[in-house]
Amino acid sequence: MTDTPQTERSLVLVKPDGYRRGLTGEVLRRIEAKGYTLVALSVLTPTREQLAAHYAEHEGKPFYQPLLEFMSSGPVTAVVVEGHGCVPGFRSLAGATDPTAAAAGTIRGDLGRDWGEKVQQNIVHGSDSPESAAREIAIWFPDVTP
Ligand code: DAT
Ligand code: MG
Repeated sequence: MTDTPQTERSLVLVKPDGYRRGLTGEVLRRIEAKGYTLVALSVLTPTREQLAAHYAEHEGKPFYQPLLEFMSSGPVTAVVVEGHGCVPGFRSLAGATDPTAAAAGTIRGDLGRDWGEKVQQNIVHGSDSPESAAREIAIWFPDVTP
């Protein structure tokens, strides 16, 4: 049996492809329909510094520069989400990293395809652990409690 999920926070980004395609509301709708709460929300075009901090774990990988290029190409919506088990829960809602492989019913599976030669343009980011969430919330929302 798995442990009872705890109330926790996750950092979600609706990436520039999602913003450009008018899918921000659809992503937020799915988060709210799941029962999670929106704690903070901001529309902004990320700086290189924010993106370098956010994606530090990927520095040096072949898709790193294209990823920063793509992520700074326009506005994103940054969201702090709260709820029991929302870190793995939002990852389930988002689906697999590659939108072509992502299961139907997920954000990436339903709404994403294969845009972007060198980087997966997959509509959303979601923290992969509570520790990552705390680190990422501090980057995007310095005034919000992680
Ligand atoms: P996720 O966003 O599912 O947590 P990740 O943290 O491994 O995936 O990678 C961050 C982003 O970088 C991902 O959303 C899209 C891009 N990316 C990852 N692996 C890639 C690859 N092999 N080719 C192209 N883009 C990739
Ligand atoms: Mg990740």
